[in-house]
Amino acid sequence: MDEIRLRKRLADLPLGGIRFLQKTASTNDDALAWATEDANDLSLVVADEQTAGRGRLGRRWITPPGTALALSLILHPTPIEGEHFALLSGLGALALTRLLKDHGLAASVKWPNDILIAGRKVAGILVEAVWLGDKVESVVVGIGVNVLPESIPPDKEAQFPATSVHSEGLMIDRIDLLHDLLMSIASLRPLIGSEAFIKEWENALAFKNEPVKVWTESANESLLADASRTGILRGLDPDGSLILDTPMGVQKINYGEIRLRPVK
Ligand code: BT5
Repeated sequence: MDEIRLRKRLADLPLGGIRFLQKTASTNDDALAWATEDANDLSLVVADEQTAGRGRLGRRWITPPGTALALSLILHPTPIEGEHFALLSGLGALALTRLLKDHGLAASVKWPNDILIAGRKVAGILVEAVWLGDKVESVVVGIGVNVLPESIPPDKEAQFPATSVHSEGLMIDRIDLLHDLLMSIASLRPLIGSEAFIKEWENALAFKNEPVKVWTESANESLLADASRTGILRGLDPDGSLILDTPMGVQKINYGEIRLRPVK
């Protein structure tokens, strides 16, 4: 990725700063470190390649060189953002989904943090926080997007079918996609906490009004089978939790260690 072109292309955005790395372990780790120093709101870390990209619960996120987007945005959260991280995961997911839909792709959000095109995972989001005592000082929103087909991990590395933006027919340049994604995030962020934000996010949900099963996951990858619930995915609570209509009544599923699958 050409750093000079990148900086020029992003110059019209309200970013707090940019750190570009040709190769790094994880942009979220870099952003978490920067956040403990002097990072402004909306500071961006972007890398061409990640050697130890992370998903949730210590899972791996694969970012081969020259093929994908790996970025982390540092936010100084507003009170509502700091209280409900789900809303920031929603911000990233909705911004990307909105953008892909504007280009005619059938993008949707597999709650809580995956973006799908025609049922295949094209991007994932990892939200992490820097705490100061019991206060959230900064939040890092990490986003990985498969752009070229070469970014799609081998089947054995992916728990869910994967795809890339180019494989789905949108031949957008990576730096242009990054620019448009950041623009989309900046324009959606002021809507966080509003009914309009939740409604648009709900409308973007995959499997809406369909039966799904959700599990609580533990850090060692095993699923807590007794904690699985099946129900109809109805929508979202104002705090970004999932509303599931189960035989035992309507349940609110908190954002967190959750895995969701459609019921075949
Ligand atoms: C996620 O976790 O989907 C969050 C991924 C966040 C990645 C970004 S990249 C920039 C920033 N820096 C980081 O270090 N991370 C963030 P999760 O829902 O836990 O999904 C992880 C699972 O997705 C893995 O266990 C694989 O099965 C699968 N996977 C890994 N790489 C993939 C890829 N490139 N495309 C599709 N699926 C992938």
